Amino acid sequence: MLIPSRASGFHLPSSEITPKDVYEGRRDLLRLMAGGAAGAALASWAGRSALAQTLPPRPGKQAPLQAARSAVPGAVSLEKPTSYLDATSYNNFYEFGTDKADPARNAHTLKTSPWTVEVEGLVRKPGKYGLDDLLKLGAQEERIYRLRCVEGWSMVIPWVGYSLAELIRRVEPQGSAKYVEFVTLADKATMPYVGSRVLDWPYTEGLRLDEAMHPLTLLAFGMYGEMLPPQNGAPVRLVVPWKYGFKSAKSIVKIRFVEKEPSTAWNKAARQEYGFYSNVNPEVDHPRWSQATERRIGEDGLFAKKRKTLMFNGYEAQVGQLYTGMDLKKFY
Ligand SMILES: Nc1nc2c(c(=O)[nH]1)N[C@H]1C(S)=C(S)[C@@H](COP(=O)(O)O)O[C@H]1N2
Ligand SMILES: [Mo]
Repeated sequence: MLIPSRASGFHLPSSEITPKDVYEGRRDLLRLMAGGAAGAALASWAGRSALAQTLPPRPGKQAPLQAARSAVPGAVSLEKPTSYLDATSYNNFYEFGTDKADPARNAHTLKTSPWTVEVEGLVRKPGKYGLDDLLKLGAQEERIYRLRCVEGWSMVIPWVGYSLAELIRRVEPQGSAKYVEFVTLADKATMPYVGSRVLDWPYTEGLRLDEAMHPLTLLAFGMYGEMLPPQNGAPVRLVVPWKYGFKSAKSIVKIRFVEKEPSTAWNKAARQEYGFYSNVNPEVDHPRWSQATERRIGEDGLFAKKRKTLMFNGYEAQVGQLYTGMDLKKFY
């Protein structure tokens, strides 16, 4: 049921708003107006819906799916998924700009076909996979994961893909392989910010081999039942739901098995702020802000209501044992 809100004239579903929200929302609104920021907040909100009018067409069906829903423990969150519009218009993909709206505006230039992913380093069966062959290496299924960004916001997204472990088993890592490095596309011709000094390109990431082998670590090809749109890392990306979002590398071109902990784009940019592990941990603050709470995208704006951040982003039961005995303040 829709009820009119007398204060604003907006229509809000009654199921999603409580008197307390209304009260707190109005108080926030008054505070913002007193500070002169309401105009700016409303303008950026309007900007987002205006952006929706200009977005390229959605990419279309991701097929075939082996399972509509995953049987991997913890892989299907019961939380309400973030809207498709929010998940595809509020992104971090620095190759296309540093503003959250830049990837949706700019990433249509990304050329995802042909696409090759090279598997190299300490494996018995290295090789180059075209996207179609890569798609067939594992049983694709839907997983609903929370993804939390180190900046303090989160989303709930239905991804499509298979466990990276399926690929890893096929290429047979050698005994000396202890880490996996992910290298992503850095193409100046199609990615306007590659070459800028914000990061050292290509964007790279890494996982310990056992983290990479954990069944929750997803090699994703789609979201919301469709192929990944460019701004979310088409045609293939990683999703590591218990780590800060930046570990989930987009538009991967190389998967390399190595002996030593690889350095990553964010470690190189600011070692004090972004460690190799980057597990979501409400008890370890970022040097410049707390990590104890988060804002769920779609629940933001003037009715902002923060959530408590959960240890390992809520995946502690599944992944906690990977870190027993480790000092998580030292290995942040
Ligand atoms: N290649 C590449 N991958 C990337 C990034 C990036 O800038 N470049 N940003 C990371 C960050 S900081 C986050 S929070 C997530 C955002 O994923 P989403 O836009 O699909 O929500 O992508 C990660 N993967
Ligand atoms: Mo992020």
